[in-house]
Amino acid sequence: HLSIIDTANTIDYSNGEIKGESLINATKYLKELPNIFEDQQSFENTDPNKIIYEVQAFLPVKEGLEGGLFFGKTIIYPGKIGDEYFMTKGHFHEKPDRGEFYWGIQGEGILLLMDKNRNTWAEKMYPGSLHYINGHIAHRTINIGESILSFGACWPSDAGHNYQEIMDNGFSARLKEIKGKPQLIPVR
Ligand code: PAN
Ligand code: ZN
Repeated sequence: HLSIIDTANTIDYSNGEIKGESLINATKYLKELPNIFEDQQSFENTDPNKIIYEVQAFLPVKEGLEGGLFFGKTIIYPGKIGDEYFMTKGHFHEKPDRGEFYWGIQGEGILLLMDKNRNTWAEKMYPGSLHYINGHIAHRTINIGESILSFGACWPSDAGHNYQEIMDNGFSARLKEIKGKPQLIPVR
């Protein structure tokens, strides 16, 4: 007879946590993010082993396979380096025509987006917010709240990550806390 089986993976909608098989976990410490924050003095005065964000991903197929999908969850801890909030490195996809979905699960954030011509804009993230990131668009997430920001992501398994462009040139705007409020400031 035909059997009905349980899935190997589950998701907890309250915090986005994924359980089961084919999972990877990555912890990003401040010391691994040397080119992200502008305020070098605050960077050096903060514990290098401070955890800034954590990524969990369900990779059911091999990285690079065309036609597959990856499913992830990121949490960014609350905090600031100088007047900039904790944020992800940010990247373009290596295959620039590969898009991605993000959705807010917990907390309050900003999704910073930048096209190839370095035009930058931003979207608010909150529980229930849904974001379509076109291919060709660099993306970085920022926790502007006082609690954990967690969000889900789904992207093609052959998208790849190009971190170099952002490492070298950053985004064309920085999100800073000015008089207690997040504000986008153009770079130079
Ligand atoms: C996400 C990101 C994750 C961490 O899964 O990889 O939020 O951000 P960084 O990769 O910029 O450190 C995604 O956009 N995947 O494509
Ligand atoms: Zn991405």
